Amino acid sequence: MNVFSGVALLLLVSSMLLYAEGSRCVQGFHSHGRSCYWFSDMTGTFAEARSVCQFFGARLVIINSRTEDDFIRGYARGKASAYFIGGSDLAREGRFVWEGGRPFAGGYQNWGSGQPDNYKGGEDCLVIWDAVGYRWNDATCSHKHNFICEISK
Ligand SMILES: [Ca+2]
Ligand SMILES: [Ca+2]
Repeated sequence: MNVFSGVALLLLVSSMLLYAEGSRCVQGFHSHGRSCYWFSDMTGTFAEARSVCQFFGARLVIINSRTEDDFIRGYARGKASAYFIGGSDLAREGRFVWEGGRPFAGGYQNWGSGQPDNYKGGEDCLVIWDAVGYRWNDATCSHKHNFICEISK
């Protein structure tokens, strides 16, 4: 993280202190349904992304529905090529769970064509990816990507 990212972080944290109850989101966050979303302009590993979201009192986004997914993809399109979201199969290969542990199985899913492929045996962290229309792809956790934080209103 360079000094400009650091300053941006400080400004964001300052604005978090001005967070108002109700439907509005703090500056830089985008409102949809009952959540506010921050699409990072910085990149980090999955672990770094998770830490930054937690620092804001948020978490990496969990996508529960088609409407939420459409909102996320609509906003991301044309911006960064990939964003980490809050899913992984780090605990057990091939068993994807959301942050907090809820399994994908039985819930809303929107994998990109051919995904997840655990490419070269080393892809455990979820991104939305422009190459598959910002649908879901398992990616390498240690690579740096933009990311999306979600906080409940
Ligand atoms: Ca995997
Ligand atoms: Ca993949």
